[in-house]
Amino acid sequence: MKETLLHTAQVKALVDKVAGFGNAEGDPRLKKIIARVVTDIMRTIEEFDVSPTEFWAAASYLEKVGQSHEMGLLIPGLGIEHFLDLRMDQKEREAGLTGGTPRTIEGPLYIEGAPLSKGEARLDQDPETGEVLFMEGQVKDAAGNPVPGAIVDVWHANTAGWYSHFDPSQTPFNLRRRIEADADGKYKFRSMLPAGYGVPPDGPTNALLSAIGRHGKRPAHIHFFVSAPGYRKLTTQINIDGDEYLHDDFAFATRDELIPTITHHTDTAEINARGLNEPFATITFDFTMHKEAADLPKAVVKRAHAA
Ligand code: MBD
Ligand code: FE
Repeated sequence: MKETLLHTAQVKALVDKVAGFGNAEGDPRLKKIIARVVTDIMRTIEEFDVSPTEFWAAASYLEKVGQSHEMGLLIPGLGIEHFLDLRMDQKEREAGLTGGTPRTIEGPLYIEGAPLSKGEARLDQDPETGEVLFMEGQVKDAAGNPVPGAIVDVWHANTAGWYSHFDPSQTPFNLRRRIEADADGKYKFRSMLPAGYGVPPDGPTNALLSAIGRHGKRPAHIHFFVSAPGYRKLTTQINIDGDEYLHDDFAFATRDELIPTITHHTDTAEINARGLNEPFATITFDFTMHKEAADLPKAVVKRAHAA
């Protein structure tokens, strides 16, 4: 085996200084994390004999990811956001918490402050051609009791796969609403069935995915934050069954319990009864929340949002 630089006293001393181990200031945990990350980068350089030219290409790549505001795409694309979910699941399991609606990644396209209404909402404001969707359900606790007044914060893409705010052609907050569940924990909304999402084809995330033979597509999905005082915030999504990418999501967010039955209604009487003149879809989906407890890891994730 070739001699490794990484294990020499010289490089160990270098990493110690890099991480600030020699001084009494700063955050001790951060120092250890920096030392680990820097060592892991050095290890990768050594193991794969990464040339300086290759290394600077990687550095300029990351700079481009930031400049293009694609950190929020690269991280789920690399499976890290799903890994954070798996860790939270594991910690909950270890604390004895099981069952309930599974969490799945938030993704990068949430906007705070969507219009709030009681019991029900219509999400689509902009005229679109596609299939009307009626979705409803109940927010419950682990014992099956309703959680009255729970806030269902819902957001999804339009029939072309674009999200309002990030797509300036849409009315602000189109397809984004907060619905306060009624006294029975029930919510319902009318919207348009979303299309799947694809990362920008000319962006750095897609460049990396293409270079490793992957795509940047997500199956059609609808995002939710469900929250209520005394309960653990639930971050989740449902998938639209039948999508070709249902089990091939570049962001690894699909979970079996999050694929509700979707019913497509073609009966004329039913169509007329809804005041429509085209076939429409319905989904029923209940959310089961867990009570908050002091010994559990925080379910609320603070992260920067576009605004
Ligand atoms: C999305 O709509 C999304 O939900 C994720 C996770 C990544 C990119 C676009
Ligand atoms: Fe999304």
